[in-house]
Amino acid sequence: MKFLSPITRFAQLGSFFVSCLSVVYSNDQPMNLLLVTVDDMSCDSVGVYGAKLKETTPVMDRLASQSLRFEYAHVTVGNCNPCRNVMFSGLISHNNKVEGFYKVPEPGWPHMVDLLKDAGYYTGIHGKVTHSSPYQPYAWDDDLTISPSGEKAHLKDANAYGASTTRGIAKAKKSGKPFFLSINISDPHKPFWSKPKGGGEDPYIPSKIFTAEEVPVPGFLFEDPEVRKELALYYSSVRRGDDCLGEVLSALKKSGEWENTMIIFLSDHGMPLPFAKTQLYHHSTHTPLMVRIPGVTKAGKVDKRHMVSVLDLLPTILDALEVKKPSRLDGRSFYPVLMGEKQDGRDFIVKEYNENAGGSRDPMRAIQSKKFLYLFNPWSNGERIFATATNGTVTYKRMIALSGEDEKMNERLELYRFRVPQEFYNVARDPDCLENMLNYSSRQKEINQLTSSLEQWMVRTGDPMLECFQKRDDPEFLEAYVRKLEEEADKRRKAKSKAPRKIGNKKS
Ligand SMILES: [Ca+2]
Repeated sequence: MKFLSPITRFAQLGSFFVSCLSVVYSNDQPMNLLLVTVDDMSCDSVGVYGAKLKETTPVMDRLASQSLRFEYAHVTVGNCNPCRNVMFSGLISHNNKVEGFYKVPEPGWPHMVDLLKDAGYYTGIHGKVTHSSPYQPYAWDDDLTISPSGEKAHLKDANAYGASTTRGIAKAKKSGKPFFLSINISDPHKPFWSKPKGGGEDPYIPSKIFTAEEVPVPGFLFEDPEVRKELALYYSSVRRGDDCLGEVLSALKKSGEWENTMIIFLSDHGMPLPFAKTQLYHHSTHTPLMVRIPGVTKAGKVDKRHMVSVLDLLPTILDALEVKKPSRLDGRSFYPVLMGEKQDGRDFIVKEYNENAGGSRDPMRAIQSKKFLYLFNPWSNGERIFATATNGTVTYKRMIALSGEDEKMNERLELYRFRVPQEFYNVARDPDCLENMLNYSSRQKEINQLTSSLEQWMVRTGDPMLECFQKRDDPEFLEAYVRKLEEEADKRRKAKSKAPRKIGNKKS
């Protein structure tokens, strides 16, 4: 800690007494917002969320002890660009129109950046710049990924995240504004630790490296030496992401704004391995959500009552910062929960997937309660192969290599590629979603409850897939519907490939 002169100490004590006297924790200054995401990290990779491997996330664990964290928080979609647009719009994908990895020049909704800039905030972003808005360039005050000398920060450099946080806060202070910083840590997104793009040594060394022998194998994957090696790189990358978060939080503390800043931390979806990323399974969308608002949230509290989703973040943030909410929102503020109140109607969350980074259209809808998960996959016709972001992984290649001799592996591979039109899992007992109970007579009541809630949601949000869902027992109707969507996606893909390539347009 820096030595403080007697005058500085006196000034600090003075401001301490002022803050004690005023009811508002922030000397009536507007509160800052620090929104930090990690990329492609499963919830159960985090220590406090039950990671089976020790010391994956010391910084996240410490932040959890200072925050309120949600046990039942989900994102609505298992890939990056759509997920981040849900987060910044408070609208589900079919309403914010960013259903895939393409630009929407006139989205028709205010972005968190617009709303907070109007309320007088400075807005800066580090990482995921192109994925965090419907079109580019978006009107962030600064892309902090680029240093004042014009150099682009390396995605895996923890120090760069701290430096841009410091710079963003300083810029806001200089302009006399509160700040909204969106800091998007790249890890554990691929390339994993030790496999840098272009080859060679990886100079960005995690503070702890895990071995293939010690890592846990998720229940939706399988025991194999090559899979273990890939998982060791994933978990080491989780730790490097944790190091990055450490630098961000340390920069916030050093700035003196710790007690006047709302911190939100989450992952944009699950790990970049088969059955997690690009899917709507439990581990695809379950996210570690931590919120710290000085004077509001109780440190170390764990909310196990309410189900919340990334859709709810925008209205919650606006309530916390006392900024007027837009009239059209699909999400609902959980600010009362942060203040310690109970909220009704938080028994399930809805998920929606449409398209991958390559423009392949495989629409899905899902609804999940604390206990059950129902999935609707109208693209699944027994022939069409699901296009995911995880086909390039070692784990997927091992699935193919082993499937020839291993009947069980072959079944998993078939499911991964072709799926089935509907699935139903008891996620409380089977979070890895291994036993599809759709046809179990003992489960029809729960299936009917969830499908009925999903249908009501689709009606309420104007989901164009409503009729398709209502006719889910008519394969011909589903196939005609999906073909029409594929044709539209093809047109978009062709138009995109003709457009001049922009630097920095990366995939999920
Ligand atoms: Ca991602």
